[in-house]
Amino acid sequence: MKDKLIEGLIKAEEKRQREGLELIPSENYVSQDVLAAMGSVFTNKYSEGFPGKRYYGGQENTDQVEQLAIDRAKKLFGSDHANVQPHAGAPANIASYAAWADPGDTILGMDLSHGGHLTHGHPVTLAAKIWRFVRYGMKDVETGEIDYEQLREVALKEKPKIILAGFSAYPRELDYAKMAAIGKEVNAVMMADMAHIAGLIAGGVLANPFDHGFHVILTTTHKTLRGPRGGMILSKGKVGNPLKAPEKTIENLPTLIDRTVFPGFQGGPLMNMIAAKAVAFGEAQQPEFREYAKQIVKNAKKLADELMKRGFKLITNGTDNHLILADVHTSFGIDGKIVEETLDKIGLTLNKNAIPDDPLPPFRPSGIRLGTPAMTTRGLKEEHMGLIADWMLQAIQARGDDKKLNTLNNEVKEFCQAFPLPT
Ligand code: DSN
Repeated sequence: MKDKLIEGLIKAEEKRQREGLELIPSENYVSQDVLAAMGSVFTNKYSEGFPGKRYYGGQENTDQVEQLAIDRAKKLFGSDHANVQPHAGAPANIASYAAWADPGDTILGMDLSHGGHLTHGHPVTLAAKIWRFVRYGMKDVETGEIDYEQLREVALKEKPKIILAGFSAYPRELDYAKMAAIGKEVNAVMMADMAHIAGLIAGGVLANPFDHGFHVILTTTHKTLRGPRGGMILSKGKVGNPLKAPEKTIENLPTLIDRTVFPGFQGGPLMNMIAAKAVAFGEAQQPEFREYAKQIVKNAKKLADELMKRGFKLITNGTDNHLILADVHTSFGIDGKIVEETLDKIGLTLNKNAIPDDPLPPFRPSGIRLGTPAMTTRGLKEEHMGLIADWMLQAIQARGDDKKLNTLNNEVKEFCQAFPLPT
């Protein structure tokens, strides 16, 4: 590389990733093939439109690559349609809402402090200025059970156009069929934001909302799905010509979504990222990926047990998926920011996180959030989870003691040598 400054930073980041353990549940390590597609000459091409229906010439290769990504995504998730163009998760959310809900319409989503996400209508977002968001939450934070009765009451009262399932900090499974039955009563479109668990659904470990009456799945492609950073919208219905406005019916959602992504919302698709999505979806179709998805959950359950044994209070007392939310304020009398910073010093990366109805402020919340997708890619198994829990506890106990933290960091580095990044 001619730009030595950037080259140096890339090398430093490679070293950081290699020498530490990534515990942020929304991160992962992609394969060299995914990286190669991202860094390919497809980045040079403008391809507004859709395969076979573009606004520029020279599309003989982009059309094939996008069609492959679409076909593989449909097969992975059992959808009738896939739009693989959203640049990221937030644009996928906005485009999905806008395809069905008019400005001012109501959307029912999960309470943000109970595990929902900023893009589900946090007051600081543009989405909250366009649509009116109402909420459901957990009935019992000890078990994580959703309050489906409250969800139904709010739905009957507020008549939302969309009911949104999904989360970024919720460790349990949802009852999609129960939610879809409520949606049917109020004629709402059912959308599942599966960004965190898409890889677990593709790998057959968690339920697929399409099997339980949902109309749309929106997701990112870079978390458990282990693809490039990006978004995607999958839907059930009739696939029409995106160049012609269809009647606004649930059946026509695939075409309504296509037209909202382009020309409604985004410009040129990122064809290098779409090529990389196609590669990742191809990888996710392999039997090894099913094993990978299973191992993520096995590791998370084991890590949850090991943490609880060491006195960590976990929200919902465990996990059914890839992520764990721990209340370190109750467990150790410190906030999540202190734990995040302390663990950074020993090479374990995770993030501070609010817990349900958190008494502490967002920048110093009571919790930490961690997960197993990235470490499972490196080959860690259940037998390694006790060690990680040990390091976490020891670091928390030794916070402020840089000498001890340095010793722990050396142990983490040495351990990591046995688990290389994907080649
Ligand atoms: N930033 C992602 C996460 O960590 O959950 C979602 O926005």
